[in-house]
Amino acid sequence: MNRYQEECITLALAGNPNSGKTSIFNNLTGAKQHVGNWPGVTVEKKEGTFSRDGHNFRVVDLPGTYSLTAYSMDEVIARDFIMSEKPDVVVSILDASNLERNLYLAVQILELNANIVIALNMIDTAETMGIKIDAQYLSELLGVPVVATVASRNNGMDRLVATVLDTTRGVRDKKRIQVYYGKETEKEIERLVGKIENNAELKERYVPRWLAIKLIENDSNIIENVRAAKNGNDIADDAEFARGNIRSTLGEDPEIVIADMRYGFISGLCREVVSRTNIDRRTASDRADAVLANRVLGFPIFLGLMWLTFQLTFTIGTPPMEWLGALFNWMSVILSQALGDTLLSSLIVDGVIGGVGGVVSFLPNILLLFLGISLLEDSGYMARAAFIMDRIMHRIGLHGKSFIPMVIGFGCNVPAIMATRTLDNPKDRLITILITPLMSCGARLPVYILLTGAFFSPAVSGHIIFSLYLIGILMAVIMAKVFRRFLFQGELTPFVMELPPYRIPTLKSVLLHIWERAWMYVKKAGTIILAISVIVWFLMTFPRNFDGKNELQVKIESTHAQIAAMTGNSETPAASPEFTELQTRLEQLEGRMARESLEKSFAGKIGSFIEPAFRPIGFDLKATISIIPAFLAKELVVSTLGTVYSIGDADAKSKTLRERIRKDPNFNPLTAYVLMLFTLLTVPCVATIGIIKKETNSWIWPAFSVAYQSTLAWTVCFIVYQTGRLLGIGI
Ligand code: BGO
Repeated sequence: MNRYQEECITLALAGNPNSGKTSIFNNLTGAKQHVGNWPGVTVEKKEGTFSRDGHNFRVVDLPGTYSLTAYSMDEVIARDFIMSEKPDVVVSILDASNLERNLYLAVQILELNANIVIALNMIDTAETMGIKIDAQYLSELLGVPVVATVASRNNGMDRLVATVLDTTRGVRDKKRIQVYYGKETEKEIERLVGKIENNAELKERYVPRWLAIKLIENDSNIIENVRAAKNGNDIADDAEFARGNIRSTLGEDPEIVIADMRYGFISGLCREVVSRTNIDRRTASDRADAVLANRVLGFPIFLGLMWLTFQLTFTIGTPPMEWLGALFNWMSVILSQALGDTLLSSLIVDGVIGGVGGVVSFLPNILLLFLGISLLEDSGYMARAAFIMDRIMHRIGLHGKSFIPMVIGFGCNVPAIMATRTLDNPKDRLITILITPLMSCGARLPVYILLTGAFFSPAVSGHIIFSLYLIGILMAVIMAKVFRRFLFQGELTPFVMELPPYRIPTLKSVLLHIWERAWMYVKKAGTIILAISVIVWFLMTFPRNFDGKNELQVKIESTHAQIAAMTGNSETPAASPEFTELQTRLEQLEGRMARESLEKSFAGKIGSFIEPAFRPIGFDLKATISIIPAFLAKELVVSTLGTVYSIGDADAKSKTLRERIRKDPNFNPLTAYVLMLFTLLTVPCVATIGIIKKETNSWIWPAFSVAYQSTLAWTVCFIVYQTGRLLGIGI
């Protein structure tokens, strides 16, 4: 390298053939050009120089290519030059009349982490074709400068050079966009990046993320170089393993998955910045999007699909849920008969089966819910949902992209909060993290199904459950607006929403998602729910009264004896008024007995202490006790209700929990709805609190979540309960 080369700014021109590269090269360098060959090959290399404002520039014209793969010599030359010679600036020339195809190369140059300025050339041709491009917005979305040019008329060259100079002088002030390749692929990329970063030689030579993507794309040239590096074989083998994982999960070659996601990203980008007066070539995906991502139809279609998902979860899931419930009841009856009226029997029947069995019965519903969510995600529809919601989300100071974690939150809030990582802006991300726990996750579903089943007819139960999901979204929207206004003020950073092509989800990926969730649910039931159920049983059973039989017990026993005598006596029919009266009396006595023993227990004492705070929202002692463990896991509301209603109810084993709750005079449709609402809005479960701490790296935000959600839950429930009472509902 001579002195001139050291002091001058090296500028590489990259672009598709016929994008106007030669024209720009000629405009900049004039006669100062020389033509040679690229080292070792017979591909022509053009170089030129020029000076502007006291700066010397060296311009290298890279071969015209459509991509940066290893398939052609031209592409390898172009990428090797950018990677190893590290030009000060790469000018990526795009033919504006064919933006979508031209961006494919530009996005790959971006991934090489080069300093890049985009020359949006041929805007004259684009305009005559009825294509308008918002260059400013394109620049904001990509996070790189964009200069509009008409190279054939030498227009825009001064601005181009000035922008190149600014880029060499200044730091990058905008956050670079990064293409998101989908959950499965990103997982593999992240793993490979970790390995590459531990390899000094490769880390020095390549941008780790770019290298990981190339390895997953099976780039022969890169694989050869990696294998030649010290300890590179391990990484190349690992990449092969990653490719296998992606292929078997998504049923597609990884290079196709990557190309599809890249095109999806570009397609979303073009939808944002290009407006056309004449639409010509349209793919099947485009045609589907004309309806599904339509500005007017999109939203009702989205609501309809969500409604269908929850409706199917409820209607198809109910019969198997009832079979499982009946199975646990049968087990309770058999075990109580075998073990008699002992403490062990109470522990197993009331504590374990009442608690864990109650939760496990809802497994069919949970599986259906995850089937629905997984189909929406894997088919590519979720990206459209985010797109449709973009305008609405902008009104609350968020992007449509924040909507994806929110929808994932319908399944489980923990992965949903992890999914906020795709949001670059820390403020947008924090707001999304804070509102995601308001999305009604799968763990709340058993509570809804139990209580709607007890108090609402099957015809309206689906609507009641759907209303809770909508209230979750509504509260999230309101809170996002509040947080944006009072806590995280600031401008929205624009970014692209990918629109990957629609796919038919593979059976394997859908089954894998469902299996993962089912296993987690059963594991949760067998560990945390089991442990807490036993603790709850203990707190409800002790301290025991060992002072011998009290008056109430004596009365119950004598009523039992009278009923037994009557059933033995064939002259008194079972349906006689005396018989019915005795039975009612027995039920009342047992109800009193259950209430008294619950009040005397540890749980009763804790519940009685906090009950006054919940009375204004309609909760009695049983409801109050049932919501205390909800912060550990929301299903615990069901298991605790199972234990509360099982203990002390002699007849409990032959009745379902639904029937027992329905008969409780303190419960009515209004209190049931308020209890569901409270379960929806109250503090996030411990797993969610843990992930908020991990993702925000602070205890402030989990503490804040707990504080604001408990206040919100109480306030909303108070309004609903008191309004309901005023309207005479449930009185
Ligand atoms: C011919 N606008 C318009 N309208 N045309 C442009 C622009 C622009 O902004 N920029 C370039 N062109 P190259 P690569 C031609 O040569 O620079 C034209 O491959 C012709 N040639 O003038 O060569 C440019 O280096 C006869 O057009 O691109 C050129 O990237 C009739 O786009 C072509 C009409 O530019 C390709 C045009 C004999």
